[in-house]
Amino acid sequence: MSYIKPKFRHPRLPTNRLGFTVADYDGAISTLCAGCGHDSISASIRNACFESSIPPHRIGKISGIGCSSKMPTYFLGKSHGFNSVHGRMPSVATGASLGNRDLTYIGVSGDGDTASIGMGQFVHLIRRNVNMTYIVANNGCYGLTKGQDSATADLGSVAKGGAVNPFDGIDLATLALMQGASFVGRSFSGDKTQLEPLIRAAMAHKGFAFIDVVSPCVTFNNHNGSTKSYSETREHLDAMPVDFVPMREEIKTQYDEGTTQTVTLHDGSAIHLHKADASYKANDRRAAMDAVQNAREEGRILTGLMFLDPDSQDLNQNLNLATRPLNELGKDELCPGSKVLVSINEGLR
Ligand SMILES: Cc1ncc(C[n+]2csc(CCOP(=O)(O)OP(=O)(O)O)c2C)c(N)n1
Ligand code: SF4
Repeated sequence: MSYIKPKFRHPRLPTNRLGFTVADYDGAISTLCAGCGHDSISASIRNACFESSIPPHRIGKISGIGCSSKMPTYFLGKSHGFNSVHGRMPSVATGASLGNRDLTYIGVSGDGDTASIGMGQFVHLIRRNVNMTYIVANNGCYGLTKGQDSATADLGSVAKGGAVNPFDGIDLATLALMQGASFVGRSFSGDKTQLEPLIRAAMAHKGFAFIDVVSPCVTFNNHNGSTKSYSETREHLDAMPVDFVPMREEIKTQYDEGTTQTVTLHDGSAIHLHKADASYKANDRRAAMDAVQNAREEGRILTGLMFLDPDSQDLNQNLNLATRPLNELGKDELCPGSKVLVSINEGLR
């Protein structure tokens, strides 16, 4: 059976801080089309979790429906997973995060799953600042249902059958910025040197971290005239290199001083943005919106970390909820007794 991954590994595979090899973060063999950008994103997520030494069993992977939402099967085979309903991943993620705040949550969605059927749920996930990393594998089409234009397809982009898209596309990074997301980034599936540190930073961030990843669909949207093909994306990419440095590790970089900006996260980890324009401040929401908009108007695809609020308060903090997961609380803590219930009821009269 060709879909079963061989278990044999090189005996000297490097290990991370926990003693795991990268193979411990693998999932099943992908059934996506060969060359699909989504597989590169899966590899970047796997590598990011390995590099950040997150125990696989402390990760929750959640998705909606689509080729993109199948991705969690292909990474982190030893983690918790929930492949939900089309566009409904946010409510499952919110519930999971409220029930167990100790897991690292990675949501994977598509541009169809997020920008159309799931739009209503998506904006509320941002508004509530649920502590998770939300990755959209953005190919500008509905890959799973044979390539119809999605709501992120750019104005004038030509579909495989020749139809020209007459509508302006929804820019999910701009939307996330406007809606108050506490971490917003954009990347390209083919740029793992940028995507991996961005995912590591997103997982270290406390609050909702959104990453829009251009991820070409080789079967339905990789032809001349498509604005989300590999060649178009590579040609218009304006990439800001990113380094993620975990707490207490020294940065080793070959970038000149003055072209680097550092953002420190709540746990002491740092993100280094290279090539950053001196006037650009990663904690300035308006500047981030301007930068994304300017790039759009000039036909560039700006990638990197657009915005981060290092002081963000996530949903659990904001609601002052129990600091331990529900499954660790005893009966007495979960049910304080009828006297307490009576006093609560009295207080509501
Ligand atoms: C309620 C519901 N409506 C419609 C569908 C059909 N459907 C399945 S996947 C999909 C869109 C997938 O597009 P996207 O999220 O961009 O993912 P991709 O396949 O491109 O990675 C649609 C419309 C469905 N499964 N459920
Ligand atoms: S149809 Fe497109 S999005 Fe789906 S697996 Fe194939 S290349 Fe990827």
